[in-house]
Amino acid sequence: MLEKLRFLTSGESHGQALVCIIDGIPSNLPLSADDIDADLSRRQKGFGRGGRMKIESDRAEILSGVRHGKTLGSPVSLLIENKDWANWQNIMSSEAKDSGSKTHDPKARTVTRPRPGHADLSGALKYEHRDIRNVLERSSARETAARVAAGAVAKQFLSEFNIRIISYVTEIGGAGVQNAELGTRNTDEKNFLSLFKKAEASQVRCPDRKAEEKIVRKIKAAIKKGDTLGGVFEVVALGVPTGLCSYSQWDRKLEAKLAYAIMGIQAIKGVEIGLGFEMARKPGSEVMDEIYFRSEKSEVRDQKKIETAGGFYRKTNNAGGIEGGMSNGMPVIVRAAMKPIPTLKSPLASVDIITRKKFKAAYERSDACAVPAASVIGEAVTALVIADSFLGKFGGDSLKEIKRNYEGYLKQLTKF
Ligand code: EPS
Repeated sequence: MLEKLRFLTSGESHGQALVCIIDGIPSNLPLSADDIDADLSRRQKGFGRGGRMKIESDRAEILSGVRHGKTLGSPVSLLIENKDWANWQNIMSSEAKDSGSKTHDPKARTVTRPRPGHADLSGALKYEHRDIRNVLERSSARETAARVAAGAVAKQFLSEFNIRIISYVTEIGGAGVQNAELGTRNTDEKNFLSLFKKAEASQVRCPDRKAEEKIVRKIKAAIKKGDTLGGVFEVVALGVPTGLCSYSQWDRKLEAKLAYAIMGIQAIKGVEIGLGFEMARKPGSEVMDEIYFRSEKSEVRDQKKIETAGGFYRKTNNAGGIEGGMSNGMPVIVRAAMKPIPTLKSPLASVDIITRKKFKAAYERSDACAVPAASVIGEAVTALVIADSFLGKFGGDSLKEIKRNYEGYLKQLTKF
């Protein structure tokens, strides 16, 4: 799905560490572990997380691809330690059971009771595992820490071109911002940045104070009942130029790539672009973003003069910044629905894979709600898609070469 910027992650939830290799980052991009750690810490926040987040304080170690603070153009590899590993070394040991090694604990915490809604049962059947731990360790959302690290590198690249990726939560457990069209009503970057600032200060990443209060009450009630809650978040890419990706082939479309990346996040069950499903309920005359023209061909953004696409502009953004599979110069808006986490304290019917007997509840510890974290993960995968598409259009091996290509394109747009 990603063509120029590829990445892979590895690591189990209670294993030694998570590892990520990112290939395709150009040379001479300033990059430090601090740039990555800021996002790792944002992912760990949010009211409703369980005990695990008190154990972990994620930090990235750069293993390769960076020298004296700048990327080399070679693969960047990152390592994030699992602090909880100290408590799981025996259970998660890589040594064979019959090796006689003392590192293997015979009383390992075997899991035989699949949770409804989790990867547990299908994973056990598919991989022939009689211990579901072999499935849950990798299907766990712990892996998203590595994806957020990769996304932070992509964000660092995009920041060189004044492209910013932000996010906020609109709903949790059915409570939230009344108007689901929050993002599409905004065309101004300043409004988005203000929403983002409020979201960053909110314990559930919701930019609306009243909605935040309702959400917190909902999460508290869910915790009390031993239940979990899902929700909806919006990711917005600001400063994306017109013309990323293409209508020319189904798998070159920007909304297709974004939907793929967002659906790849654990527990995501739906994606919308711009007005999304709401568009299906309205006539064409109400949802198309009309086109206007002004003679000035540049605007000031972050105190820098930015060329606009030949002076063409729109007053609305129902399309969410994408028309015909291409970015159209407006903010790119992606909305995602996350299901409630399947690890519940309250009992649900299931069957033990060994005894074949019915049981209710298989509970260790869990988060009651991780929608605020998912919103940060949404930013990361959006950044990776936008960075990949940007590299696809402007190519180049060094940052300087890409900047030259980009500036040439912006001039071409002004002259159109
Ligand atoms: C997860 C279960 C919980 C979460 C975990 C994802 O972990 P544990 O089983 O250790 O309590 O906290 O999320 C993270 C560790 C993380 O970093 O986000 C699951 O089963 O998916």
